[in-house]
Amino acid sequence: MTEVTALFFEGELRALLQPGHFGIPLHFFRTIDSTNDFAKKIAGRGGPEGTLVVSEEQTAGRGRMGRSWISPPGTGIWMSLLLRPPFLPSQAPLITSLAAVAVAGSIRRVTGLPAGIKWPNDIIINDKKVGGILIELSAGERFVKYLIVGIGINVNTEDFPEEIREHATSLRISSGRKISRMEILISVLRELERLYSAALLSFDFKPILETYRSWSATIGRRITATRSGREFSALALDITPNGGLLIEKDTGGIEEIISGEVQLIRPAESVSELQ
Ligand code: BT5
Repeated sequence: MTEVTALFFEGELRALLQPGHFGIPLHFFRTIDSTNDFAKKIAGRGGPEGTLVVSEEQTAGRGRMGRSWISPPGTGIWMSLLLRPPFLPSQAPLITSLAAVAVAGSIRRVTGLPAGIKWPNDIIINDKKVGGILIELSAGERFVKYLIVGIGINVNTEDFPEEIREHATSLRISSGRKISRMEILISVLRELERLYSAALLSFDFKPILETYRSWSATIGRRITATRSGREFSALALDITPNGGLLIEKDTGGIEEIISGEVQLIRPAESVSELQ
């Protein structure tokens, strides 16, 4: 095993966490199917807000819409945080925006890399995916019962499987040096707590959305998206107060996309570079 695959030291992580703050209780695994699945079980048994699940490896890491998330041991951060916000289910996308700002901000601060956010949940560096966010929620009659914030970040990955090689990167590949997973993990956790507490206190997500906008890799870009099985192209205009994406369709009309996915159309310069 090379230095870059040195495993997390559970004791070191525990020593950095403080009672009364996000990260306690901590459930730490060498290997697990999915940290989000485990966090859901804990939530269903009444686990408290701030409960953190971290695993060195996931054997069935999940992305959105049934996709998988590649989570080998020793190189990345695979974590899930349990929250119980006093939200309507329709407000949950704001937590995706909050988590994206916490992750992109931590990468920027710790590594100096220009991490951007591809709406809604991708953390990217130079158009390659370095991290992803998977929010899952359980709702009662009106309000959210719990919400699981799943975060995956490729930190010291040196190579990726064929199927994602072209579109994925790690902090190590992008910076050319080894990055401390612990430093990124602790920063993400503290940023999540700081942003969440401030937003709930004032019930104001405007400052988070302002930062999200300034790091957005989607606004101002031409995109394609699919609705009712039909693909269309558009210009991405802005992030809405709900965390949605405001677009202007090529066929005319301004619309908000609340959830889903868009593809960025490469800028003309890079297309001609490829020719
Ligand atoms: C995401 O989904 O980006 C959300 C990923 C969330 C992962 C975390 S890890 C801890 C927690 N526990 C879990 O089980 N999950 C969460 P989505 O937007 O659907 O993107 C998935 C797509 O990203 C896949 O279809 C691949 O194309 C690509 N992909 C898979 N693994 C990747 C990786 N390690 N790095 C970059 N891209 C990857």
